[in-house]
Amino acid sequence: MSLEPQHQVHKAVMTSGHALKIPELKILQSDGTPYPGATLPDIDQELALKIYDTAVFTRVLDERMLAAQRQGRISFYMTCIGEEAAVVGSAAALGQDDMIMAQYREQAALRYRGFTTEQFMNQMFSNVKDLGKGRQMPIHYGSNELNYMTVSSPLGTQIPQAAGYAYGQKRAGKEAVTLCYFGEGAASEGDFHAGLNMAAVLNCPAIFFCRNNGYAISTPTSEQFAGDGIAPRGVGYGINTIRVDGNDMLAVLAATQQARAIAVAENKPVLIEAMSYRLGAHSSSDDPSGYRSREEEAKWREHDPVLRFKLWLLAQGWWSEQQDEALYDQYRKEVLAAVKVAETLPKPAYDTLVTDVYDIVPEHLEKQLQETRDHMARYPDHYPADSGKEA
Ligand SMILES: Cc1ncc(C[n+]2csc(CCOP(=O)(O)OP(=O)(O)O)c2C)c(N)n1
Repeated sequence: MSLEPQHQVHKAVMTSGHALKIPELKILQSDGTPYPGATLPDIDQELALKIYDTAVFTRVLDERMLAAQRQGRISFYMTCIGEEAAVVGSAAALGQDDMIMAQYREQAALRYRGFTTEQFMNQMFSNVKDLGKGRQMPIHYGSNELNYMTVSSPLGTQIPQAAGYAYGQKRAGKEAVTLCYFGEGAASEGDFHAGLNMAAVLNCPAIFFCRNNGYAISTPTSEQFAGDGIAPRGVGYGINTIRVDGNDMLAVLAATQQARAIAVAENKPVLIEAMSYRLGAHSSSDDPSGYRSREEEAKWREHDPVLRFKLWLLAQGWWSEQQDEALYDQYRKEVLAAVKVAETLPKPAYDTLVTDVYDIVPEHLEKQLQETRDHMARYPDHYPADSGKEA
């Protein structure tokens, strides 16, 4: 399309009114039936049930661990409630060799990869079996074995890292991608822009997956940006972009399968914006009643992503209400039993505080560790009896 040169400034100004709203891929309606004419993604019964199993586990984990936080058993928690389709649907489109770089609300992707209930608990209770040796806040998971980069609290750091990691995968000739999760709030960080531009210019096989859940803690999207969400920013950087209904498991799966195919075949990044809603509080330290209405929450509850997918499974004849009840029951028992074991295990040894960071522990850290040991010896009552001892 060629445009006539404009000779009047007011005609040359591009206003937001000129921009088309980017459409949203949808496959399942809220009652679980596909929209007429919708093309389903590549999915069979086994995959569908693994996806559902992961979503149910995550619901149960979130419910139980938020309660555990309220009881003072763990210090902090964040739920994924309302966003299970965005997270599980995307993780299910990946291969085990693909790298996942999460923000913090994506425990369902880690579970999909095979993180065990016991491993979740060991991390949250910072016990001796925690893969991170108790050096992170609860929910900051990481697993080398499962290609899941350790979560870090500062927002957006994983975005340029994902571009770089994907660049490395390409250079190594691996047919693998890096999927990077972040919220629409984190997309306000400079790292978002640096990461996307780098991936676009260097042709990195990265999938940037934005969970647009409406809020960055108490800041609604209307106070975060004035444009049409995050998707147009991908177009701005020359990146293939898909906007998808983030409460629609099949649409998210389809979008991410497509994104992965593009990333691997063309060595190009893809941006996905999943439109969803955070049904729970931001974290165990937040109370959403101060910044949003119950009516708004109730409206979104009608679009429950787990229920929508379940209705589709029932209609396929792949699932029953009896199986459903049994699965929730099984996971409630499993999570409670794992809590009881994990909370009784001792804490990691203090010496591990300074290991794994440097090849050789520097003198100043050795000194600080010795001071800690001396303090423990002088004031044993200040430390729990089992602290600092390997099991
Ligand atoms: C650099 C930085 N600034 C601020 C914070 C505090 N903070 C933690 S989470 C959060 C909101 C993030 O919102 P979003 O990216 O939309 O993700 P969501 O929590 O909604 O899933 C903020 C501001 C932080 N962790 N790091």
